[in-house]
Amino acid sequence: MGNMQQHPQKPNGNGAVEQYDAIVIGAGVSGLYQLYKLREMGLSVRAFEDAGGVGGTWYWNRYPGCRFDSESETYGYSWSEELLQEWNWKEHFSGQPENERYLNYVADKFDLRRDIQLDSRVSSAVYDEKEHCWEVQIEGGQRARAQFLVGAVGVLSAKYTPPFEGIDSFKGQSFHTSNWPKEKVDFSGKRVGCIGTGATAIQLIPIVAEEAGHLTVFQRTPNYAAPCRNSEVSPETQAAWKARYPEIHKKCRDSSAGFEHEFDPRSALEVSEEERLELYEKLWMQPGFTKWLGNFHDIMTNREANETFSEFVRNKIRERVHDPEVAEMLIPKDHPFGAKRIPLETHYYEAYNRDNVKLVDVRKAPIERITPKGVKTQDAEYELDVIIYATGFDAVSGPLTRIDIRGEGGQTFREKWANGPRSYLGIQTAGFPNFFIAASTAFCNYPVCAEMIVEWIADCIGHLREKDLSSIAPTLQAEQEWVDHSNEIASQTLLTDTESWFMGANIPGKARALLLYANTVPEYRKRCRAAADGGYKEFVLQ
Ligand code: NA7
Repeated sequence: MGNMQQHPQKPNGNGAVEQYDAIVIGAGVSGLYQLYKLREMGLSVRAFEDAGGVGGTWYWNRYPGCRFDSESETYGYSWSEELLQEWNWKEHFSGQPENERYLNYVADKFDLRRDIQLDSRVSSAVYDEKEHCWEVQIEGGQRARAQFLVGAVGVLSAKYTPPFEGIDSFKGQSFHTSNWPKEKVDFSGKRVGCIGTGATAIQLIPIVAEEAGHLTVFQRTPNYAAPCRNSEVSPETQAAWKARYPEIHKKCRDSSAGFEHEFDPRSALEVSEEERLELYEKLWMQPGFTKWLGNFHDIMTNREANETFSEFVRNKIRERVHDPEVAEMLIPKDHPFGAKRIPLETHYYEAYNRDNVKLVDVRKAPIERITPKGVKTQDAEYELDVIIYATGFDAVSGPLTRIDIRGEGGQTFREKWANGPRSYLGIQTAGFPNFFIAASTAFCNYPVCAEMIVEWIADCIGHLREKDLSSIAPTLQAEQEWVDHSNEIASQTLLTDTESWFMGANIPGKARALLLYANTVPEYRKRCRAAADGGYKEFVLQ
């Protein structure tokens, strides 16, 4: 990777407290853009990044098969026409190495590195009420202060490993998918175990199955995976994207979930079965999330409508998996299609037709412990050379609650969010002035809402500076209204009665609350814009 500029060195921690106008935590998709925006406005900014490089999700998740589930042309930043014209996506659903290269290219092109300190994990952030500023502590002792603090820490960045007994006793190699080594892991001839069958595992399993001597998949809950249908981007398509980027981005911003797909306004129940199946077959053949977000609108809100498509997908699984018993194990029966994140797959179900792949049901016989030799379930011990933990993340709130953030009166962010997210617009939380969350918590193609939020934060900071104000935080009332409104929107969907990371249900002991804002992208943008255009009336300005 061509590091044209140098990153600042991490000091030894005994120096003076550094002073900036703004501190950004994280140098992933949101953090890089936030740094760029604030610097363009003339602020002195320092970004602190835990990783040894930029890219966030696309730095950490190096596991084989990791790629966008969004169409590449909708995932790249929309804010620089020059960048859009310069960058060529190689695949329709671009893979991790390319995505990491892209974000490094952005860091170089916009000269961002000189303000990003790597290998620097923020351990705490404390608000100084007298000075209206934040003091941030980096692991190792370094301290820095700034009026504005932006948490661009991502929504799926706090990795979760189940606290299996004996986990450290395993004599082989083990990896969490989101902390994957930079060097290629050699699976050849090895007995590999994969714990988990979420979106991550579903990308990884077919590739590891081909390389490994033997692969055992430990599945607790099957998912509805749909074909990704990835392919290379032809020069003609590349040119066509470049000619119509403004149109592509407008379409994404105006769509329900930030993609070029849009729900069919008809109900699944108002058409004949023949018409219904015709649409389902058509969607199935198309790439990406069309099967989810281009489907009849009520598959996300009406159980009966949903069941028609859920059953369609179940039949697709039955067709693809040769052993009927294995097929039944892979078929979700406890939740409707789309109520959990739909994983996109390439030859996932076919992996189970291989002689070297075994599917183990750990709902029936749960994992009891990890032993020096492998995985011990209630009814068997599986000897392994490698264990892959594809066990997900403490989503949305996790990356923030893992930092010791203290606001007015010493209140902690961790306690404030103990029963679920409490924010206004997902961006600010009462009692934590000048602290902004620059992560998209909408039900949305990530960069589409993230860009909007980053711009909202930049405008808000611009407003404060222009009016010579020292701080901003939402009122408790505005926050409560937002929480109520978010819950009301969520209650109209099928998301809330399904156990998923959307609901915090994947983490034992975590409060059940929908972690994402389930309204459409245009509605979300409208509300964000109204708050700013209305003169920040829902906020306390000092
Ligand atoms: P997910 O979707 O949270 O999947 C984690 C998987 O790990 C899932 O199959 C879990 O089963 C399984 N898991 C977790 N704990 C255990 C225990 N104790 N025993 C057995 N199995 C377990 O994470 P991913 O990384 O795949 O995807 C996260 C998001 O990243 C994805 O939605 C995309 O947006 C990108 P469970 O379903 O809980 O029964």
